Amino acid sequence: MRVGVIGVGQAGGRIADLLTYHSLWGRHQGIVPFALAVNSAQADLLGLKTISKKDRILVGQTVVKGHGVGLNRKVGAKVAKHGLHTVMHSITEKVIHHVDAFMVVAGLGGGTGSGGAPVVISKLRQVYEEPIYFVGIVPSEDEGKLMAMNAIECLQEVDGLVNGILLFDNDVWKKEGLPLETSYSIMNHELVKPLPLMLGAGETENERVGIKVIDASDIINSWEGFSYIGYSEMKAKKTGDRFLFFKKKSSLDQLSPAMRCYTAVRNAATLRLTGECDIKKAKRALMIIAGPPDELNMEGFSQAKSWLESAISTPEVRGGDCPIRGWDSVAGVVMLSGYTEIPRLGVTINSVKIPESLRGAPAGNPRGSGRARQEAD
Ligand SMILES: Nc1nc2c(ncn2[C@@H]2O[C@H](COP(=O)(O)OP(=O)(O)OP(=O)(O)O)[C@@H](O)[C@H]2O)c(=O)[nH]1
Ligand SMILES: [Mg+2]
Repeated sequence: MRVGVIGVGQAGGRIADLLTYHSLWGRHQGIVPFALAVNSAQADLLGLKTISKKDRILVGQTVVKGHGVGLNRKVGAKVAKHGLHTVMHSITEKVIHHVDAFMVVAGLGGGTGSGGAPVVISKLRQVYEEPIYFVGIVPSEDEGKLMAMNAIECLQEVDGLVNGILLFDNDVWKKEGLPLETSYSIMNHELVKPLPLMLGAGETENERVGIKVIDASDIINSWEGFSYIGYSEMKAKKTGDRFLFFKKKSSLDQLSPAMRCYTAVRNAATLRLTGECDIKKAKRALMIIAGPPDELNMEGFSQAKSWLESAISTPEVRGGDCPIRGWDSVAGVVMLSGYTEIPRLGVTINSVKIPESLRGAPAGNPRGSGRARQEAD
């Protein structure tokens, strides 16, 4: 599935940038035909590495002078509206390269992304028929009530406009004791790692095609409501290793290829998801097994699929495999989907309401300029 990616705000821009990097240099090239980064903070845009300079759009310069909106999502929405014409112009120029869907990415707790992403999404919805997916970064608990409120309000606004929302919970993945930049960088890799496999599994052109290929419609049919994605990778046995006989066998070496495929999927669905969720409440699931062709095993695939069918609340599991020649690992990717609640934020989709505990949280203080706040009010 080829997705046009729009990252809004700092977290959104960085994640869009990393996904674009994978699309340019990774195993699954071309999954992101275009990417834009939209921000009110100039420094954030300058810090990106892959998205080309002309595709980094600074919005609200007259309002916040390139300094961000200081967690004030009303100002975030306002600056996004100011810049919407430029954003849409860039998108229309690029959509000529066929895309199957749009993916908008933002940190839910900030101002620019949380306020701006719904503005961009609602315009995309008016103009295009392609599905729109939202990737939202849930602020960690210790980031406070204002960020939690921003997250809820953002979800309220995109509710009903997007086809599916993929959540990444910073609480689950934050790395204590590391500098923030390093911690974000690790988290962004964790989030982005499974996406090229999921999006690229059905896009193989020259390589061997899998036993069961998933395509854009499988992803579209699997991705609804709130979703989480998991990734698990393990080394495959190297048959070409002449010294294997002398080596001590690890427990992984002793697994049969079928068992390795099954374990990769099971681990992805239970151990390493992007947020805490109850697998029994998922209504749909998508699974992909990737690895060298001789490791991809029909029996393992079927076992993993049957297990997933019984683990979620319906039998609606779609799956495929993705042969990667010359790779020495087997990976499982699982997206659990169709959740209607985010228990940690206390929100329910379709009727996203502000929980009692968060009522009366303080309004955001723009760090850019006093003018911005007044203009928002
Ligand atoms: N996972 C992850 N979270 C991030 C990253 N950068 C910021 N965040 C989180 O995103 C939320 C804040 O959103 P930002 O994207 O920084 O804010 P913004 O959209 O730029 O808005 P303003 O800075 O208020 O103008 C907080 O929960 C941060 O912890 C990142 O690179 N990765
Ligand atoms: Mg910012």
